[in-house]
Amino acid sequence: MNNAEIAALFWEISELLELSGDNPFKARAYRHAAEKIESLPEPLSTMYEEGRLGDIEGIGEALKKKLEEIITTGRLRYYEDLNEKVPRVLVELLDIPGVGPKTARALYEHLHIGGIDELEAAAKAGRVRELPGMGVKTEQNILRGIQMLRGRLDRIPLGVAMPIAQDFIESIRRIPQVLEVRAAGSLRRRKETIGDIDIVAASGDAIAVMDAIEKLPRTREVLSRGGTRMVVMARDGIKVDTWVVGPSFFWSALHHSTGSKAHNVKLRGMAREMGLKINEYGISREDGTEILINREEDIYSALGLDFIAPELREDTGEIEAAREGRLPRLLEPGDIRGDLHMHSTWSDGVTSIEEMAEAARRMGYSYIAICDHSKSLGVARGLAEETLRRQVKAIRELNKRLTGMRVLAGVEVDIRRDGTLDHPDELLAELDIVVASVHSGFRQDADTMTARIIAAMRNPHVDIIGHPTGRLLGRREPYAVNIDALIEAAAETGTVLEINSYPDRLDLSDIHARMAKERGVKLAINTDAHSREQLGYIEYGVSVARRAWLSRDDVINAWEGERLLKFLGEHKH
Ligand code: DGT
Ligand code: CA
Ligand code: CA
Ligand code: ZN
Repeated sequence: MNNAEIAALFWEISELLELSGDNPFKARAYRHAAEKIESLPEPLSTMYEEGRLGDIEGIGEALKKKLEEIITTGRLRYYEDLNEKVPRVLVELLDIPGVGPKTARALYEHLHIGGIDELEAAAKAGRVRELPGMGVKTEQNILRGIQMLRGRLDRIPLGVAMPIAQDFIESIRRIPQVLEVRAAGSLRRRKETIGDIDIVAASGDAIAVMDAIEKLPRTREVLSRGGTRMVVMARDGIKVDTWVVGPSFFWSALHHSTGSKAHNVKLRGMAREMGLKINEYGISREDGTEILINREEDIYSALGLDFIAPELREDTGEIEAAREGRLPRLLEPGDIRGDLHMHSTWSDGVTSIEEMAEAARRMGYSYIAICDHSKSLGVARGLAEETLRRQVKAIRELNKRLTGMRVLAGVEVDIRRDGTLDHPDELLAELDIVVASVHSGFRQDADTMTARIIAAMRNPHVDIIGHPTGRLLGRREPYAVNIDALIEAAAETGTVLEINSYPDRLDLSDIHARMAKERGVKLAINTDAHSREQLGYIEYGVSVARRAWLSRDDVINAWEGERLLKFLGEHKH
């Protein structure tokens, strides 16, 4: 076995250990060792012969023995026993995107399924949502994961593709012959859905790199392989399109394969008019001399343009703006100061308010707003009026104990079918912030739905409209609503529109958020987190904002706490 094969074997062992519920440190030790082995510049067999196996960081005595057994006998008893012990179907379930070892075990133990088809049937019959710790969302995610695995989804939500892509890119980075590697294509542009994952790597030895990619545990099969380009089907059912180019072509290749196609076509046209030729290998003048490209910025400056961030490269005015020096200073992830829509254990969240505050502080935030559901939303354990009053008190008490973090008392109040709100005005008046959202009656016609949301905007206590169009990517269309009229009413009433960062939502979309900005409407990028981990979803909301050309000034939770509070006190016209 060569290094890549041994690494793959260790990956498999770490997975089997996780699935068998064994000591998690053991699984981690194997994973860590696998990563080390993937990045070794010389064959393990040589190191063994020279007695240097012990030199590898992270390989202790036990693992060293295992390596010796593999190298001398070509097999590993420990692996064979483990493999026998863990049911095949568990391993199979892990292939479903979004299903980790814990979920796989729970599904197997409770549903007694023999394979993915049976799981699909169980999920369709609504049997997954009834299992402990799962719900309708988990069930739907599993169904979508199965569709993706079976190649039945042609586009994959960014939030699903991103972690898979990152794992792939990290694996490629560990290949010793790789000098540089980056995401390209729609993933780098952070489009809301992804057709395939594009990756560009720089190396002087494309053959070695492609051989290593073929052996990666994340690779299911090779679909095509040429001199500089290789397409593989990942284990999760998503295509990964990798370009391996010489280091001097890296930036040109990255730029080319970042796209979008429309952006590239326009640049190429511009270049031609300037007597330049631009392609994936670089930029050349009419006399054939090359312009030196050391960074992506060099490509734009050769064309007399300001640098254009990947998120803007859609040919929707960014090239003209770059030429005239009027591109916005785009919002950066580090600009976010707080998160204004999250849930807690008081309704359907799994993290307490205090733990949310602590997690937010670790992210560098200075404020958060707790916006649990209101009473009509029974499925999400919405709060009755009295409970909400108690929660407000608890938050005021908590704030006395916190330093450098302010928790705003808020609510995600239901907008009822007739446009009235699910809590009385005098209660809303006691809160620091009010998010109002639609969670029912999705089938109303456009006029009714539009009037319903606008009625909520006209309530002077409503600060933000949550997930304004109600879409669920790949699952539910936006409700019929006149988005122009909503934006108009938001501008007129001083209501903020949310960019909900939940990977299934991304609502408002980039296009609508850009329309809102152009009409002077402010936006709030919120996660709608139901657990502390989900606070990390903010990155997807920031991507939407960047694609919408937003700057710090357009986003109220990119403001200092004082400015935000002042705004909340006086923004409703
Ligand atoms: P996707 O995969 O559908 O989400 O969207 P993209 O933008 O990732 O498209 P993809 O994967 O077909 O191609 C990646 C990039 O490669 C694309 O954004 C620009 C570049 N590219 C591909 N085909 C062409 C082409 O025919 N002409 C030009 N100029 N660029 C191309
Ligand atoms: Ca792509
Ligand atoms: Ca592609
Ligand atoms: Zn909601």
